[in-house]
Amino acid sequence: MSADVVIHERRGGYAVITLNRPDRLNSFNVDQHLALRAALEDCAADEACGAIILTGAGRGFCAGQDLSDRRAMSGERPDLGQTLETHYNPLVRLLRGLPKPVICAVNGVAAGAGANIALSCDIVIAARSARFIQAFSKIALIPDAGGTYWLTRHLGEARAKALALTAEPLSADDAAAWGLIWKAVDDERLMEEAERLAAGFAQGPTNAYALTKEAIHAASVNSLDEQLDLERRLQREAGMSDNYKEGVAAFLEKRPANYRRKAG
Ligand code: T3D
Repeated sequence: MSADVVIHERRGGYAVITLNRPDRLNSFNVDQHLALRAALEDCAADEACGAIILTGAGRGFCAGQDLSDRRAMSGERPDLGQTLETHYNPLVRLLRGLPKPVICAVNGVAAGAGANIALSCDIVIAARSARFIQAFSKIALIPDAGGTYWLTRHLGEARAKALALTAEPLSADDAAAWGLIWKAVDDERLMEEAERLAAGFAQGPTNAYALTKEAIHAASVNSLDEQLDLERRLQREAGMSDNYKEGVAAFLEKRPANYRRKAG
C-alpha cells in the first residue's frame, strides 16, 4: 500500500488528513480507504488530538469511487454491496462515531460517495467554487455512503430526490443556504477557517463535544421524551467532569478555561 494516498499531519492540538490522489480527483480505491481509516483511528486514539480536518489535495475534494477500478471488472457484475460493507459503511460509521469534532474542508468538487463522506463529518465548510454532485444516477447507481440519509434529513424529500435523480451540481453557496453544510467561504480562506475552528476545538472540552455529538445523532430517531431522558443522562455525565468544574471556575474568575483533553 503506498503510504501517501492519504497525508496525515499533526498541527498542534489537531490533525489535518488530506486525500491525496489528485490526478483522480481523490476518488477512492482500496489503498485510500485503508489509509484514511488508519489515519482516523490514529486520531481517535490520540489523546493529544482534539479535532480533525479532512480535505483533499489538488482541485477536487473527492470524486467518490475510483471507477477505473471497476473497469477491471467489466464483463463481470461486481457485488457493490460488498464494497459498501467492507469500505464505505465502516468509514461513515467511523467518522460519525469519532469522539471529537471532524471538520470537512471541501476544497473542490465532491461527487458520488465523495459528497456523502463530506456530509458524514460534523462540520462541513466548502470553498465557494466547490460543488456537491450526487453523481450516482449518471452511472445507474443509487446514492450511498449515507447519501439517502443525509440528503433526506438535511433537505427533505423534495430536494433530496431532485439532487439524486438529476445528478445536478449543487453550488457551495446553495448547499449552505439549504442547510446541507455549515458555510461556504472564499476559496483562499478555506483552510484558514477550518484551522481556526480546529484550533478552537483543540483548546475546548473534548468530553462535552463527544456527548453533544451523541445527543444530536440520537435526536433524529428519538421521541421528545426519549431525547429529554438522554439529555438528562448525558448532562449528568458532563456535570460530573473536571472540565465542567474548570469551565464554571474560569467563567467566574473571568479567565480563559484550561480544559483537559481527557476529562476526569
Ligand atoms: O463499489 C462501488 O463502486 C460502489 C460505490 C460507489 C460509490 C460512488 O462514489 S459511485 C460514483 C462515482 N463517481 C462518479 O461517478 C463521479 C465521476 N466523475 C465525474 O463525474 C467528474 O470527474 C466530476 C464531475 C467529479 C468532475 O468533473 P471535471 O470535468 O471537473 O473533471 P474530470 O476531467 O472529469 O476529471 C479529472 C480526472 O479525474 C479525469 O482523468 P483524466 O482524464 O485527467 O486522466 C477523470 O477521469 C478522473 N476522475 C474523476 N472522477 C473519477 C476519475 N477517475 C476515476 N474515478 C472517478 N470517480
